Amino acid sequence: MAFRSPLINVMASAATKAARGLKRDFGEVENLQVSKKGPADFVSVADKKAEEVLHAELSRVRPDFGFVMEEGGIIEGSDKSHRWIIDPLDGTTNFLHGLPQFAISIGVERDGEIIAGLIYNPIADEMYWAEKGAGAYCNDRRLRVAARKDLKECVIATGIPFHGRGDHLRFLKELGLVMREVAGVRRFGAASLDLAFVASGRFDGFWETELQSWDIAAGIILVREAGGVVTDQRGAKKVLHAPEIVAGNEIVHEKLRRLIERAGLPPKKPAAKKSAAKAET
Ligand code: 2AM
Ligand code: CA
Ligand code: CA
Ligand code: CA
Repeated sequence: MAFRSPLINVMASAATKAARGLKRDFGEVENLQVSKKGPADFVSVADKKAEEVLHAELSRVRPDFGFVMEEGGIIEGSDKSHRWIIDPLDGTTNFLHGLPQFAISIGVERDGEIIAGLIYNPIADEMYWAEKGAGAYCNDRRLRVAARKDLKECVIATGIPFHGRGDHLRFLKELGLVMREVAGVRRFGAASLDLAFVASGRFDGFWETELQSWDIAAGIILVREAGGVVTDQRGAKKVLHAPEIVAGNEIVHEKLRRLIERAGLPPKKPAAKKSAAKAET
């Protein structure tokens, strides 16, 4: 049995509780009220219900911590050092289409650094978790990034910029540069799980532009604790608010970063809603 700290146990039990609602609602999509936050940016009652459960559970056990939540925005805590960074449903489009690739993602930030993360896919019943210095796990299995070095053997994940956002031509250039060199490219549509799959060695690498802190907070520490590297496109480690994120083992990460660098600089990221999130990791 892998040792789970009290902090990880708190996150695991909150995610398990919130996941009950998601599992119930998955497949009942026609009954969910769906609205749009922007072009191709859907939010359902399921996102909001899951976030309410996470907020209630986490604030009950750690009443002082602050929150950064995709749907609810920022809530200051009396403890100015710690806050939860939460995506209650990462992969909403998949969820609404009956595609079982979505997750709850919870990160813990302490003084600007991510110190723990948990990503739970309730359909596969895969709970990924990591704590600084303690390693990364899926359920009770220790994770290690893939060891492949030759890009020709690598499967690389990415995300496509959303309708109405991002520079699609630049993305296609990046995609072309990567596709010429690797065994395959995948686009599954839930960034937290893309990072979890890099941590577990299913994917050899991942890159995406314009993600928000709640998409990647937990995934960053998972990949790092599994022995991988996560930076922005220029190689900087402060990546939580970067326009572009690149992940992989040390060698694949650098090869992938250099490849996409040739497509030029990523567009500036649009400011997140109520984003007072100034801390970095
Ligand atoms: P979400 O499902 O929580 O919104 C897929 O590339 C990633 O981008 C997912 O993590 C997804 O998170 C996010 N995403 C999908 N559509 C989006 C949109 N229109 N605006 C911002 N983020 C989006
Ligand atoms: Ca969303
Ligand atoms: Ca998300
Ligand atoms: Ca979400």
